[in-house]
Amino acid sequence: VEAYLRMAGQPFETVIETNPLKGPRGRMPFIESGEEVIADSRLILEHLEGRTSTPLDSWLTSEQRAISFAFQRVADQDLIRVILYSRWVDPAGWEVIRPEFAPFFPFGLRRLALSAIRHSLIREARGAGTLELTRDEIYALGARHLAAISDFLGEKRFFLGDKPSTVDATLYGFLSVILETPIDVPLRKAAQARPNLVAFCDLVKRLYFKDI
Ligand SMILES: N[C@@H](CCC(=O)N[C@@H](CS)C(=O)NCC(=O)O)C(=O)O
Repeated sequence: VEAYLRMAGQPFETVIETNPLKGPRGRMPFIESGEEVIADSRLILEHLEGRTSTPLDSWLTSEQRAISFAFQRVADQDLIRVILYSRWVDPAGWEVIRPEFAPFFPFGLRRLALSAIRHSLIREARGAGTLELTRDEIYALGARHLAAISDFLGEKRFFLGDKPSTVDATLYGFLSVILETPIDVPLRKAAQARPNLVAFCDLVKRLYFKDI
């Protein structure tokens, strides 16, 4: 969402809210836009695209819009499963994630809160079928995602050409989380082995996130 706002040049203020239950769907992120409170990244991007006279996707053909939608949904529904597994389920990720998230919770509640989140994500992973696969199979699936994204990007600057569009904001969100979470897992190694994905994230950071 923040990558979108920066790429689209829409003014915004970031508020750090550590309790997802304050949002209308009980999940992060959510935005306040005028009188409205909107949750869910896809709905937020659609809302922001709809309210501006210069949408980021205005230059796309209907074929490009279809591709953009498909890539974003695949990442949002399937690649996310591998990312969540790598961070919260795989002990190699969990060891790093646990101390990073601890400061978000009051001291006495930390252990309980973090293990409750982990267990709810393990339950989700079971429900989504992720845990029917072995660890190797889960990471092989993640590598397939990254190969498809990397092959589609090829030598272009952005996913659909020379200019950014919403698919760049969405995929930057996923790719930067994979590349920049310092965990020693095969998903991150697979991303690091794709120079164009690394270059894409560097470009987005250089163009839109210079201040942080
Ligand atoms: N599809 C949603 C996913 C949102 C989501 O899962 N957010 C997580 C944090 S990244 C959350 O707030 N989880 C809190 C919970 O499930 O209690 C979106 O893209 O906005």
